[in-house]
Amino acid sequence: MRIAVVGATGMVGQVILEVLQERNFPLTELIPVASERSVGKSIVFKKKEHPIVSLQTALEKQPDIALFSAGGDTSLLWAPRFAEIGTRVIDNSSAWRMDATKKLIVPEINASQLTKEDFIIANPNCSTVQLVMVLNPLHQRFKVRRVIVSTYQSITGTGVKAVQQLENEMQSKKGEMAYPYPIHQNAIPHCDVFLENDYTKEEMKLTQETKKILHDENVLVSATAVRIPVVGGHSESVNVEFEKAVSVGDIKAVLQETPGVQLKDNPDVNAYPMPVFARGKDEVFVGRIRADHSHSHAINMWIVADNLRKGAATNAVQIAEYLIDQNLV
Ligand code: 2RA
Repeated sequence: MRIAVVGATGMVGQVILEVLQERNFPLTELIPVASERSVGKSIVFKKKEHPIVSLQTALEKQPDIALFSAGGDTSLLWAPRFAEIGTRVIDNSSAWRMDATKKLIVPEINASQLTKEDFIIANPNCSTVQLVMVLNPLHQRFKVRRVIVSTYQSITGTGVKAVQQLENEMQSKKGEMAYPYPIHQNAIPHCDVFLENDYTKEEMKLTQETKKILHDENVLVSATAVRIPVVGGHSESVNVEFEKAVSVGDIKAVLQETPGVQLKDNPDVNAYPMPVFARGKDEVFVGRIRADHSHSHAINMWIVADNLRKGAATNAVQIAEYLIDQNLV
């Protein structure tokens, strides 16, 4: 299996390489791809040096699968070119997610939708992945009506520049700004760009992608996405209103049985999910589950996951594993 990793030197690209190595992914050839300025350098994978190549060179190598994490513009231009030669593209950008002809996949939820006809497969936004991993089993069982979610997003979601900005600010050093304001000791309610409706693109991704993945346009989602100075993962405060009243016990029983979701919920011993514990793990952690005293059909919960792993790299690699397991590549 020839695997291209497009954006191999970026934050998600590097985690994709880690995850491929950790999961002993069945690849015969690794093709690391990055921008022209990195071509000629190399990355180490399984203790071996692998030269970084350009997109054109990678195309000529005809990979079986290409894991893209190189931004929407690159995906829009190059994903069709790889698809044309028969490569299965799994794209981490937002370029194809809401395209009606493309599938938006979280393997534990809807991988069964995939067929041999799918050559460009969209990986959801990181904050969407952890939300739907919890919502889906509850929606299947108790029918979700409305979701109000506030996110507390890691600066790693923005990339290296943001991590550097925080480091500089903590050392009172000047440097390039990834955000319009200081991120150290701050919370910025502005992830991605503002839209006509005064939501941000990040917030509308949560709404639109959740509906598509749950395959239910009637699920109402309203989000507020906030950037905070942490690196371990995204946290989300979620209020879910169901068709009818649902007990906390029933919610916990369903989530206990959900692959990829881990309950961490015992206030008596201060057990609840936090980014410092989620970092480097693939599970979606849920806690602080409690009845909403202001609404008989609603439940509050707190969801945390490593946005670079299950939120991006691991989810993409799991899709690639599924394609191989199901002989779709
Ligand atoms: C963010 N979810 O956190 C977006 C893109 N990774 O900025």
